[in-house]
Amino acid sequence: MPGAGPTIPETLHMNRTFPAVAVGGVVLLAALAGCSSKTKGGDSIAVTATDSACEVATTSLSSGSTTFAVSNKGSDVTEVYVYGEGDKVMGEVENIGPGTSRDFTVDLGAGTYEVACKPGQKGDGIRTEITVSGTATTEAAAGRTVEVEGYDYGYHGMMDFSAKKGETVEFTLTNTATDEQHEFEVIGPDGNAIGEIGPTDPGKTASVTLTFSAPGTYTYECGITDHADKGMKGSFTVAA
Ligand SMILES: [Cu+2]
Repeated sequence: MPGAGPTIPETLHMNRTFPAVAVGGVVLLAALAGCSSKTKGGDSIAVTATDSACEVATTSLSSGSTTFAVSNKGSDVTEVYVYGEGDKVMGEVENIGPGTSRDFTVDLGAGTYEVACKPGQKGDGIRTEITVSGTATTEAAAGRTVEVEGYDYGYHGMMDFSAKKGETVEFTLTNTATDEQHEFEVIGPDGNAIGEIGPTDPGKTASVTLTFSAPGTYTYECGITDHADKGMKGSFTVAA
């Protein structure tokens, strides 16, 4: 008869591997950019836009014509607005691709404004307050009001519109769409935007007062995604 079977002692070697904890040294490089800001008429103010920041080189300026020189150092297309009271659009530039720069010029009277960079061209933007000292601008009184309806995807009310050089017109945009925002942007004969009614929610009405200082063919469009291509655009003439 077999006796006690052989006992095979088992040695269990628990080999615990602890994950190596790499403690990386964090080096913070503080780059101090020397800013020499000289203020004179026809100032140009640098705006550096990234994916998460919107640096305005000078936040205190004097009234008059100011050019904002925007550099997009982010990874997404961006746009920059200057807003007055109640988010009234004073000026803007759109479609600034990563690594590129664009300028826009705004006439600002004394008061406080906000500069907003919008990475991805959406939302309220990253805002910086700027203060303008000097004389207040007296906005030209509109000689007439043109009511424009924006819908998915087109405008009513602009078909027969034309104006004369020097004329000031108030445009109101009523968005009758059910879920999409729409804009009404007016571009002068030189290809630069002269003003706009920014993103307006469905069911809402907003307005802008524009003075046509040059004669020629103007265009208007909705700057939201592909709305212009879908039909939200057109043109009109300003007579000399
Ligand atoms: Cu639209």
